[in-house]
Order: sequence, then C-alpha cells, then structure tokens
Amino acid sequence: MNYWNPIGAAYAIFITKPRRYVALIISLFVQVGRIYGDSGDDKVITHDTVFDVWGSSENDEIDGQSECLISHAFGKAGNDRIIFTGHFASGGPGNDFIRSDDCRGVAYGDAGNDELRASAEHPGELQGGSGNDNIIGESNNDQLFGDSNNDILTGNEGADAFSCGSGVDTITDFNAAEGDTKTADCENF
Ligand SMILES: [Ca+2]
Ligand SMILES: [Ca+2]
Ligand SMILES: [Ca+2]
Ligand SMILES: [Ca+2]
Repeated sequence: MNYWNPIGAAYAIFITKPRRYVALIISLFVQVGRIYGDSGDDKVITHDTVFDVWGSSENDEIDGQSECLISHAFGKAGNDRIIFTGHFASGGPGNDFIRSDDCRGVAYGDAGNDELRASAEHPGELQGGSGNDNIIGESNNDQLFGDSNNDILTGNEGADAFSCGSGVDTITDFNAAEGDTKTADCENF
C-alpha cells in the first residue's frame, strides 16, 4: 500500500529513503484503530485519531505528533524511530530511538543498542533491555533501567532512580542531593 500525502511529509521519505518503503499517512476520522506495517520501511503519522501501531520488521518511523495520538507503539525488528506515544512504546529488536517528548514517557528499548528519552511533562519509565543503551531522563523524577550490557544513564533534573543491571554502567549525573538513588551494580557515577 502506498498512501500519497498532499501535506508533504511523504516527499521527504522519497528523498531520504529511495529504496522500497511503505508510507502510511492516516487522517481518517474514526475513534480508535490499529495499524499494522507492511513489509519494507514504514512511516506512520497520525492525525485526529488514536491508534495502536505495529511496525514492520524493517526500519519504521512511528510518530503520534504533539497530541500523543499513538497510544501503544511496537517497532518490532529493525532500527525504529518512535516519538510522541500516548502510553507506551516498545522498540523491539534493533537499534531503536524512542523519544517521549510531551507525552507519557514509558519506553522499552528491548534488544539492541537503543536511545530512550523521557517526557518533559510526565515522569519517565525507561527500560533499556539488552544491548548498550543510552537512557536519558528529563526534568521529572524518572526511573531509568539499564538492564543487561553496558549502559549510559542520565537523569537530568529531579529525583531519579537509576537501576543499572549487569554490565559496566555509567551514570553521568548522579546527584544524591537532588534525591537520586542507584542500585549497587552501577560501576561509574
Ligand atoms: Ca526495533
Ligand atoms: Ca536495548
Ligand atoms: Ca529526571
Ligand atoms: Ca547495564
């Protein structure tokens, strides 16, 4: 399926990803729905409606926009970019980028070397899963889980709870005076 989009978002995909892809630009006026990616790289942007989205096994871009219109996102395999999810984002295998922006910051990197970024509006719960993950909190009291392998954790402001997991892990901004806590398995802080 190819959905062409008059507002221009799909044009950029043609330029930057000339190989095969599927672009889904959704602007249907229904209450809730599910979107399943097809084979190839998918780009899913929602307008006006709330969706749960499952990406393809390749490199997907899933974007709930500033109204957090994607409730649950599952990137599945491939190196996915998932932003603005309303409840929950799961990168699945691959090296994924998940940024919560102003939406709820609950994110699972799963396998692969992932970058997870918390929300500026809500406390983050960021779980790296396996792989060497870069996990970055925001201004709230965030929970950051490195899980296995060698992770880098940054809490930013607030009383952040660091759980490093196995591997050689680094907290870049541990500050007990701010109320930060850490597990005993954090090697560098
Ligand atoms: Ca993935
Ligand atoms: Ca990971
Ligand atoms: Ca924080
Ligand atoms: Ca770790």
